Amino acid sequence: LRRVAEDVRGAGENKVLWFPRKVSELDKCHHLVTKFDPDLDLDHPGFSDQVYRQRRKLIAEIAFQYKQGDPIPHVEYTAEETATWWETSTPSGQCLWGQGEAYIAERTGFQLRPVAGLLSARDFLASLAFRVFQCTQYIRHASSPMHSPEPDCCHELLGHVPMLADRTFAQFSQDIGLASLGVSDEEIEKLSTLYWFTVEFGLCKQNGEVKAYGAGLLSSYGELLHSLSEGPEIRAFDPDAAAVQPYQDQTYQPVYFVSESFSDAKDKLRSYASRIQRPFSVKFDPYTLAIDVLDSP
Ligand code: TIH
Ligand code: FE2
Repeated sequence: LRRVAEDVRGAGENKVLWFPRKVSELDKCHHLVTKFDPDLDLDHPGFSDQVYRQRRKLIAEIAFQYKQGDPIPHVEYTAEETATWWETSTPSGQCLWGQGEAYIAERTGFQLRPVAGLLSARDFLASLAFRVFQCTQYIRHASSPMHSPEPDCCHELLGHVPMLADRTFAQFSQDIGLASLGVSDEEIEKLSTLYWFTVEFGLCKQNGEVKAYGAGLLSSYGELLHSLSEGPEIRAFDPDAAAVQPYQDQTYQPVYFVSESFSDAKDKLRSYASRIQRPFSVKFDPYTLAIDVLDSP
C-alpha cells in the first residue's frame, strides 16, 4: 500500500506534488492558516476574551487528535454557546452535528470530519475529492452572532450541511476537489477563489428568482440580506472570471456571481477543470474511497 501511495504514476520527468490517494491520508491534510486565529488576529471578535480563547484551544485539541474513521467527537456546548447558536440560526432554520452527518451520509455520501480552524486551501480542497468535508466544531464569539470572520460550527451546519445533501451540489463540490489534486499553487489559488464565489457566496436562479445558496450567506443573516439587496454587483457565473476575481474576507462581498442552475454551474466547472494542465488524470473509486491516478492519454 505504501508503495502505491508513493508511486508517482503518469508524471514522466515532472515531479508531482504529493496529494492524498486514500481517505486515511486525509490525516496528513492538517495544515492550518492562522489568518483568523482569535489568538493572533486583533480584529477577531474573541481577541480580548481569554475564556473564549481557552475554549477554542480545547476544541482545537479534539480536532488535532482525530483520525479518519473515528466517530465524531462529542463536544458539550456551554449555555452561552448554545444561546449563540440559536441567535445565529433562528432566522435561517436549524440542524445539529450528529443529525447533519447522518442526513448528508444518506443523501450524497459526504462525511464530516472535525478540523481545528481554517485549513490551507490545498488540504481543504483535497478532502472534498473524497467527499469529506472538514468541519469546525467551535462556536463563534457571542458578541457577533450575525457575522463571523471565520468559519465556525454554525456556519458549517446551517450553511454547508444542507447544501451537501443536494446531489448536484455535492458533485460540484467533489469536482472542485478532484480538480485540485497535484496542481500548482497558482491553480489552487484560482480553485479556492472559485470555491469562494460558489460554495461560500454563490447565488443561483430558481424559477426566475435569484436565491442564495452559498454557505457563507446561509449562515450570516447580515450578509444574506446584503447579497439580495440593491447594494452589491451581481454578475453571471463564469468560472474563468470568478477564479481571478479579488474577494473580500473581512466583511460583506461587493460582488457575487449568479448561476443559471446547479447543473449549469457543474457543467461550467467541469469545462474549466478540463482545461487545467496536469500530466495525469484522477478518478475517485467510491468502493474503496481511493483516488485512481491515470496516465493522461
Ligand atoms: N461569514 C460567515 C458567517 O458569518 O457565518 C462565515 C464565513 C464563511 C466564509 C468565510 S467566513
Ligand atoms: Fe465555509
